Amino acid sequence: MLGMTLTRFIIEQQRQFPGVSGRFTSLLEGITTAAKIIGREVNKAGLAETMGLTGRINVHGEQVQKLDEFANTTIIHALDHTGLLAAMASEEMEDFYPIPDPHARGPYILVFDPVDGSSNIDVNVSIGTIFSIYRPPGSAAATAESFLRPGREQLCAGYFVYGSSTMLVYTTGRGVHGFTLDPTIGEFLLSHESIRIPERGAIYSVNEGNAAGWSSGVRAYVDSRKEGGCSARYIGSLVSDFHRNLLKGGVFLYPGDRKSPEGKLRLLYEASPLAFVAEQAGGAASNGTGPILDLAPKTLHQRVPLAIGSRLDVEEFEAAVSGEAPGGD
Ligand code: P6P
Repeated sequence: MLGMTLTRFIIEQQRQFPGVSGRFTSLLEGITTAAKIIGREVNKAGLAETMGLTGRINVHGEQVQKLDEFANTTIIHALDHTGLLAAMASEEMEDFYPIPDPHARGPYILVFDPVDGSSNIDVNVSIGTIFSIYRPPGSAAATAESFLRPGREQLCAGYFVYGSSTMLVYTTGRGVHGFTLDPTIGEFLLSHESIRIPERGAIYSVNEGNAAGWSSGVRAYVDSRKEGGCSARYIGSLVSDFHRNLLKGGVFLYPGDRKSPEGKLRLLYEASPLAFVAEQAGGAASNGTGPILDLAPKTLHQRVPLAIGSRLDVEEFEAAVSGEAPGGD
């Protein structure tokens, strides 16, 4: 018996929630097609030409992995002809990408991190793709400002995690649902319906190698996790750390520090999409002073301090750092 496919699930959601337009469905299906192709390359990275570096440096001064470039191009080609998107923006592109043919444009915009955690590709650690869809006001062609929207305006957000299996976890504002790819039929099948994150977790995820630069509030909070008997779990791949904490409960932190007061992670295509998923699952996501979803980026690649996961764990983080300047003392 075939399980609940992603396509059937979306159709049934549309019946239940008339507001969800069918055009949306094609967008989500286009993204999953791209993810299947990316996942195939990830799973054979050791054998194919996909491993290693391109020799290019991206806009952030980071080395570009071959898979970063491959995934970025794959997503663009899977969606640029759908007639649904006005433009796209990605971690791998300095500026946004307007759909070239004005007749092939639509009302939505897509932002994505094509391969998050790409430095883990060569050591066989799970990585992911993060995506988010907006419908900016006005029908004119997209501009840079079209992308600088508060995360609350997202229509859909989610991620793929290429791990022991390939999973899609997404929300359209009506709960969080997980689908697992059955590679024998190439279909994403519903495996985690209505995911809820425990309101308190027993896991904390943070790179303690940065501790020397943390504020006293961040240090006190991390110490409180240890004194509380929490387990430290840190994969170094945001999607994987977030996914584990979403299912088991816990908190992921990438706070600012003296060197980088705004932390490392990007607001538009990393923190905001995961914050939408976290809140829809009953969790929370904060920059230390307030919800991530209330923040509108000032630039495409703006960084933001991030605490995300179980609601009570995030609230305690906000209390621990309240009154501190970003990046601490
Ligand atoms: P650090 C991967 O490079 C990434 O962007 C996220 O996936 C991950 O959570 C973070 O950086 C890890 O950063 O500084 O701890 O190696």
